Amino acid sequence: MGCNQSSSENTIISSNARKQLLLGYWNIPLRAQPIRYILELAQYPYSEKKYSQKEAQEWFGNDKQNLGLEFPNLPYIFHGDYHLTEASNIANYVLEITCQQYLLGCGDDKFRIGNIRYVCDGLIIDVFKTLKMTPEEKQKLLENNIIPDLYSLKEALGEKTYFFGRLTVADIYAYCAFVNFKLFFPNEYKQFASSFNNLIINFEAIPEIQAYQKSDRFPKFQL
Ligand SMILES: N[C@@H](CCC(=O)N[C@@H](CS)C(=O)NCC(=O)O)C(=O)O
Repeated sequence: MGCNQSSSENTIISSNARKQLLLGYWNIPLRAQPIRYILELAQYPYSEKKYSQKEAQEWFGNDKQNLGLEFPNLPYIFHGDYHLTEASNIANYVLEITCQQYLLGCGDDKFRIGNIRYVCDGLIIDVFKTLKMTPEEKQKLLENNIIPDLYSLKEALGEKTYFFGRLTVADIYAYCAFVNFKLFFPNEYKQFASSFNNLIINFEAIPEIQAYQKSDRFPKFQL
């Protein structure tokens, strides 16, 4: 299942293997949520700095300048002395340290999995952006971007449980995009339910995910 990797590629990762992993992000299930699921699937020990949007100054007025991040942003991780930003980059890093690179797929599949992953990553952000838009802007983004992408995903998923017949990183991102869309656009979600519900139900049935979603580590949107 795994792809070949050079040993030098793993030098930083193995030297940090036993160090404490800290993930910093807002206390909502948005851009860091796929990273959280990757860690939870592997039962990898990590701690979190969850910033409250009500007290955003803690990030913007303090940690953003003072943590020593090269490219200060949320999410970030610290792993021992090693630190990173950029959500997709962090997700790839945690896939490696948790030995779950197989979720990225191999060969041609790897890039088809990547296609779905990155479309869904964009959707996670677009759906959230609509919350701060005027009704006209919201409708435009919905009609021109979000709904067409969801139709393409519906066609790709069809009746399958997961996009590639087994869990991959594409499904983790798709799950995050689908549940957020369902939460904020319940009526519009109905046209996709017959296809997306399968993936949602199966992902939530994974024992590690079930336990996580019942725990107080699991962040929710405050509606
Ligand atoms: N390119 C960055 C964008 C990160 C980003 O936009 N983070 C948002 C939350 S999703 C944020 O609030 N960043 C804090 C900041 O701008 O200081 C990534 O992919 O991680």
